[in-house]
Amino acid sequence: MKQIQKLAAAVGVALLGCMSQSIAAEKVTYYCSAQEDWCQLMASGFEEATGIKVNMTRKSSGETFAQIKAEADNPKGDVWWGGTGDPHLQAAEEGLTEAYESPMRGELHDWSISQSESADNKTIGIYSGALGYGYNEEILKANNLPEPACWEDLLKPEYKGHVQMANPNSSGTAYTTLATIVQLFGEDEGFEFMKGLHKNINQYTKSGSAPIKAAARGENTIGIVFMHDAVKQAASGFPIKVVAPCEGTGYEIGSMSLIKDGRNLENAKKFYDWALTADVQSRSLEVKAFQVMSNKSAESSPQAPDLASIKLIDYDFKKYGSSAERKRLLKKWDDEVSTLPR
Ligand code: S7P
Repeated sequence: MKQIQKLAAAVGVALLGCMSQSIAAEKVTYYCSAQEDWCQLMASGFEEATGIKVNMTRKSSGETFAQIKAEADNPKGDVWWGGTGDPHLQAAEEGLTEAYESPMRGELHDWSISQSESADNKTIGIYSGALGYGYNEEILKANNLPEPACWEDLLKPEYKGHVQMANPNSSGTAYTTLATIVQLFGEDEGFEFMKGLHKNINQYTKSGSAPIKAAARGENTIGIVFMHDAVKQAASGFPIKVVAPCEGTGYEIGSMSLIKDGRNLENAKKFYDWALTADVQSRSLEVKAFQVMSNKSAESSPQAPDLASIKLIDYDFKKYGSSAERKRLLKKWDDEVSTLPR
């Protein structure tokens, strides 16, 4: 009798072990660097579609990169979705992310695949969008300010205290701004531009879209952001005018990467494939995310900025997404721009 009891206990323990193993496996830890509402939609959508539990953390692109790097010896995340491509490329170069060729690749635009190939398939493009700025038309009028149309306009002394952008260390949007200005005007002139702009900045925020949200709420006048983030505020009923700067502008390839040695790699791959489907990418419109999505069959909105009509620079993702260049530019901005008096 005792032997039977012992055997039953052993079988019970083994069964419990198997069950807890399979329960533990049915989860994925997802780091998100897009807008909070879109991050939440992706998390709940994946849970509903697969039953796999999602643990989500939302942080800006530069912050997420820093977190993944800090956790490299003991990775806690499985998949990083969204955020500008440059820090995803840097993560690939620094060996923080895993190569993967999704079966969904055939459905994607060439720019998404090029992004992947330039990083030995350690990342992939999920959306694209142009940089620009937006302003609150009512505040502009109330302050008798002229309507800005170019990057150079933002240096005018009358805009002192009226311009906001994020800190390029934490924000992918702001790093894209810095890299765009350097590519547009050359390094020396570009840094002179950033110094001139600094005089008009009222605050460097942590998150890239914060400046246009503040403008929408009437707490700021001009926000340097991705144009789609400004369109989102206008589409939500706020008096925001969106500007594609006259000199031309840079753009992002928002990206997704699998984190190296993540604990739930198979579930992370399921998330990755699912996130590249047309149906999932079309859901971006539910949260007024007006980027161009990477699946060729994903729906787009007539409200979305038309990238074909915007003067885009030939943004050098390889160079500005490289570890050495990103570190160098950020240090130079920290040393030569952020410390200046305003
Ligand atoms: O989802 C909107 C968006 O602008 O957010 C991402 C952005 O990098 C996140 O904010 P940070 O600038 O603070 O990093 C962009 O990739 C995306 O287009």
